Amino acid sequence: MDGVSVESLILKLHDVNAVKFGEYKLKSGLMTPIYIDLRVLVSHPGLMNQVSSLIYQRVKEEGLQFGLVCGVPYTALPLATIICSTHELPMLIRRKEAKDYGTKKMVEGSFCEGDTCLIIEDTVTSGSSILETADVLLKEGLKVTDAVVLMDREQGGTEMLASRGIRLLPVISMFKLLDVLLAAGRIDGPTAESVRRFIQDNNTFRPKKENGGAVPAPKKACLDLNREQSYAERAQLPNVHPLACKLLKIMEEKQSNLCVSADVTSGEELLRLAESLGPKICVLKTHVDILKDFTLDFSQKLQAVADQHNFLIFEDRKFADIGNTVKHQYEGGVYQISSWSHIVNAHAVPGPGVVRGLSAVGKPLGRGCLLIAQMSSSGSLATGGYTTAAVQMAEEHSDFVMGFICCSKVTQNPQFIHMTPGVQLETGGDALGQQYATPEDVICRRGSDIIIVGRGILEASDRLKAAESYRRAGWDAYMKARSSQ
Ligand code: 5BU
Repeated sequence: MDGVSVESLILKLHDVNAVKFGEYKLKSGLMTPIYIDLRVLVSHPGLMNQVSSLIYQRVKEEGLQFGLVCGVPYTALPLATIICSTHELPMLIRRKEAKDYGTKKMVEGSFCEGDTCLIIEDTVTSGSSILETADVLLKEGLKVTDAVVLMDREQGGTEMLASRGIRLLPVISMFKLLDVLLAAGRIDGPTAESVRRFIQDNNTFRPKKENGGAVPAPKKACLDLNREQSYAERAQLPNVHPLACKLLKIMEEKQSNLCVSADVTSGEELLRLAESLGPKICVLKTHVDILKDFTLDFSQKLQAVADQHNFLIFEDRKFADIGNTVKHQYEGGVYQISSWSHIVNAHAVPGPGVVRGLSAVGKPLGRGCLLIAQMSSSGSLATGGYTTAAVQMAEEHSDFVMGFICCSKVTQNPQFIHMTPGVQLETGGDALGQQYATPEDVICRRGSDIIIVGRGILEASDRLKAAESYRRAGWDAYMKARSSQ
C-alpha cells in the first residue's frame, strides 16, 4: 500500500462515484453542487486499503499519541477496523443505540478511564458526528484529543471541534479535491468555481487554500465569534477586567496582538530583548525561574521598560497548588512575582481555591490571571470537560480571571482574552511535543486574540525583524477577521 498518493486516491474516489457533481439535496434541505458518499467504499476493497493506509500515514506524520481507536459509525467503522488490524491497535466500537438487553454498554471493547482514544471519520462537514462520538467516549471517562478524517468539506468542522478541544486532521480537503479533479480534466472550471462558491457561502471560515485567486472574497473569511467587536470596543465593555481593558487598548494602539515569550536565561539579555522588541508587542512573557541571575533590581528595570514601551508583563508561572500555597508562591520567595508581573496564569486542576488564593494577593494590586484551559503540547490532558470546567471557573471569578491560555476560542464571552502559545509562521512542532499553528490559524480560524511566540523570534538571526513579521501576521489576521464581518 506504500506510495499511495492523495492525488491518485482522489481520482479513484471520483472513478467509483464517491464524489459526484450535480444538484443534490443535503439532510438540511440545502442544495449542494457536490456530493460525497464514501459509503460506496465497502464495495471496493483495494480502495478501502488505500484509504486506510493514507489515514494511518496522517496519524504517523502528526506523531499522534493515543491508546485506542474508534471509528464513527457506520462508514468509518471498517476503515478503523482495517487500520487497527493492520497495525495491531486496540479498537473500540461506539454503539449508536444501547442494547436493550445484557450490558447496555454504549462503547464496546476494553479500556481504562483516562485512556486516549483517536477518532476516525470518513467525511466532516460541521463536525457534529465526530462530536457525538467524542461525547459518548468522554462520558465513559476516555480522553479525545484528535480526530483524523478522510475528507474535510472545509465548512467549519475544524473550528467547531477545536473549540471543544479536538484537533481535526484531514487527509483530503475540499479545495485540494477540486484542484486535483480540475487539473485531471475530470471537472471544468465553472463546476469547480460553483463548488468553491458554495463552500464559501455556506462556510463561516476561510478555506485553507484558494485556487489561483479566482475565488471572490468570501462573506466571512474567519471565525466570527467576538469579531463583531474590535479590541477597542471590547475594552469598553462594562464587565471587562481593568487589566484586560488596558491590554485591549494597548493592542489597538500599537496594532499588535503579539506576545513575545522571552525564554532567555540571563536578565541582561531579557532586558535587551524587552527594549528592542518593546514597540512591537502588547505583552512580554517571562519564565523567571529559568533566569540564572534574577534580582529584584532586574524586575524593577523590566517594569521600567514595560512602562516606556507600553506593554504588559506576564510571568508564565502556571500556579497549580492549593490556595494557601499559591498565595505564598505568588507574593513571596525569591521572585516576588506579584510585585512586578501584571499577569500570571494558573492551572484549573486544584479547583477554584487556586484562583481565590492568587486573587487574595493580586486583586488589590490590580493584577490579572489567565486560566490554562488548553495547552499547545501534544497529548495535553486539558481538553473536553476539563476545558469547560476551566471556563466555568473563570466565569465565576471574573473579577480576577481576565482570560485564558488556550489553543482556540473557549468562550464567546468577549470580556475574556484568549492567548495562544505554540505559534510559528510554519506549522510543525519540536522534538518534545510542542505543536505550532500559524498566526492566521490562531487568530482567524481559531478565534484567539493574542499569539504567543518564543523560538519563532528568539531563534531568528534578526529578532527584531522576526518580531515585526509576527506582529504584522497577527495583526493582518485580526484585520482579515474583522473585515469578514
Ligand atoms: P515556543 O518557543 O514558541 O515554542 O515557546 C512557547 C512558550 O509558551 C514557552 O515559554 C512555553 O513554556 C509556553 N507555553 C506553551 O508553549 N504551551 C502552553 O500550553 C503553555 C505555555 Br500554558
